Amino acid sequence: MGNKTLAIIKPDGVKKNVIGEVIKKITAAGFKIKALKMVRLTKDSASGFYEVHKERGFFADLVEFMTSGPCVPIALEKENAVADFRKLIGATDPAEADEGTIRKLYAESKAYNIIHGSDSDENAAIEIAHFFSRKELLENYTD
Ligand code: 3AN
Repeated sequence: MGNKTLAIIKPDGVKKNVIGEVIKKITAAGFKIKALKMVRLTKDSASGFYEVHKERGFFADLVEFMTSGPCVPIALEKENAVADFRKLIGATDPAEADEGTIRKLYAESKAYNIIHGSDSDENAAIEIAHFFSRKELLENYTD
C-alpha cells in the first residue's frame, strides 16, 4: 500500500476561485502537501498526462479543457493515499458523488469535475513525476 498520490485542481476549479476551499478539505482529511504549483499545461503535456484515454471519444475535449487555463497539481502524502483521496473527491460524475465529497460540493459534470486523483500507486508515481522534478521533490521531502 503506497502513501503518495497526485491531485490536480483542474482549470474549472481555478476559475471558480475555490483553490483554498479545496486545499482546506484535502489537509483537513489528513493529507500532507509535499509539492504544489500553478501551471498552464501545453497540449503535448496534457495529451501525455491523459495518454491512457487517447482512444476515448472525449479525449480531444479533455485536452482542450485541461489546457484552457492554469491548474494546480499537488503531490500528497498519507497512508493509503490513492484510495483515501479518491474517496475524498467522490465519483467521476458529481451527480453520483457522495455528500460532502469535493466533486459533490464544487463540480458541475463528468467533463468539468474540478479535481483529479491518481487511480493507482503506479500511476501516482508517474503522475507526480509528470509535474515535479526529482530535485523539487527531494527538496520538499525533508521530514
Ligand atoms: P477519474 O478522474 O474519476 O479517475 P477517469 O479516469 O475515468 O475518471 O477520467 C479521467 C477524466 O476524463 C475525468 N476526470 C474527466 O475529466 C474526463 N472524463 C471521463 N469521462 C468523461 C466523459 N464521459 N465525458 C467527458 N469527460 C470525461
